[in-house]
Amino acid sequence: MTALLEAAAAPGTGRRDHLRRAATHVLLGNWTGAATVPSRALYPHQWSWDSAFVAIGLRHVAPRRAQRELETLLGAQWGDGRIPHIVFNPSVPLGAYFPSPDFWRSSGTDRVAGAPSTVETSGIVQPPVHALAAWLVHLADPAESRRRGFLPRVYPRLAAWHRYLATSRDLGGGGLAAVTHPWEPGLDNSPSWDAALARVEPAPRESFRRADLDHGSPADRPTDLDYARYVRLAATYRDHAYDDARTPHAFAVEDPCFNALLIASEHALAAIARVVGADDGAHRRRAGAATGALLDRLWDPAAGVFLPRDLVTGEPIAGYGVSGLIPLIVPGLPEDVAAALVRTARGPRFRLGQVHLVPSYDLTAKEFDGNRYWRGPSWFNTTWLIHRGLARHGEAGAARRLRAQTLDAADRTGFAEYLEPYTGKGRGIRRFSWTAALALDLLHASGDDGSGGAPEDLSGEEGSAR
Ligand code: 2M8
Repeated sequence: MTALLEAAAAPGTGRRDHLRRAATHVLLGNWTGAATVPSRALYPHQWSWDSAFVAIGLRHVAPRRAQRELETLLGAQWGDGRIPHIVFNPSVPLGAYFPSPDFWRSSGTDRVAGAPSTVETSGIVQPPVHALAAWLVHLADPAESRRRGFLPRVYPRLAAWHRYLATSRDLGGGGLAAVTHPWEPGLDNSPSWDAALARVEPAPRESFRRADLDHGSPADRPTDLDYARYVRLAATYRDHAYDDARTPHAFAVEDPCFNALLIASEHALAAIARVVGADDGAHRRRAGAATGALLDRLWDPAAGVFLPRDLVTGEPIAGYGVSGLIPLIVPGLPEDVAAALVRTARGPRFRLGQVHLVPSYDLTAKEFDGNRYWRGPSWFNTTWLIHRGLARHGEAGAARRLRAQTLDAADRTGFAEYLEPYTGKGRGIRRFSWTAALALDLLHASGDDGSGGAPEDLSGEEGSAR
């Protein structure tokens, strides 16, 4: 019996045992043999940041499978270092998800960016949670990790990934990575992208067929007009051979969440470098420099939140998105900034502790829509990140309450993709992988002490995380 099957069948009658078994069942059901799909129906391939979150949960019940999850993804890395946002499963019919491999055409031999020829992928990226995930996976079972040479194998790939982001994606020249498509920050149709996206000429409506509406309600999903613009941006990138320097980027944004995750992952890479005998100093310096750039370029002290920067206009994007709170996870964030972020989270725009989890967008804004995808609903991955941030900054009580609320919501909704923040009703699909995985992680997050295992994870001391 595999470790995961054993965990799914483990005895115990309490609510936690039930939740642990149910979450493990979701991950078992979504495992394809080499990786985990976010959802069998809506997302039947491997997604980049989903897999990192999945590995973070899987490590508690099946550490070897968690390693495999990340290594499958890293196996699809491009020659230029990018980790594609989707790795396609060849046994899934083309029509099951749009855009499919025949849209991205990654494996063409003339790709300057060096896409692999053995597997089909998308050409865009997602937030770099991977080094953080690899380090947490290692900490869950250092002996098994050492026995399999896990860190020495993943380190060069993770380092190449970060180099790609620090060089080819520093489109603003200020030391932060830019995203060039709303799918890249993972918060697809956030109101934060509305103005930048409005400049994009939509692709003709008859030029593509959405597959997502076969599984999700149109009221919960992005609109057709959003999709037409997503298609135009991706096709333009593809038609420039995914060459960041040559592509005329109509959408280029420095996103706080994406860069906060890059910084947290750079610290994790330093910890990994120490274990594998590589130079950790370079990673620490990069993490420090990127933290400075994040504060200089994206922090808005008057608003009390980090604001994305639109690189086409050169202006900050006003408004309160959950992305602007995520830098709470950054090690070494000045305490006054962290305190301001916590105040904003508790204030009327996010109402931490008074609504369900953390809404993805300002509850008071006219653009807020509690049902529509990333335009307001509360998501489990961003909530998990804020939980870590609260724990890191000494907000033990708030972290403990958020953890309890998140576990309850995962259980109650059958591991929903997201929630309506006021009613707490599950929205989107169910049996969603990262919801199950992050519930597993929270179940293991040091009992009820609220520490969430957060601050010490990056210290480089093996075994200190739990
Ligand atoms: C959603 O994005 C995909 C495109 O990548 C989609 O809408 O089809 C987002 O929630 C994204 O953050 C997530 O990684 C992906 C798979 O769960 O779904």
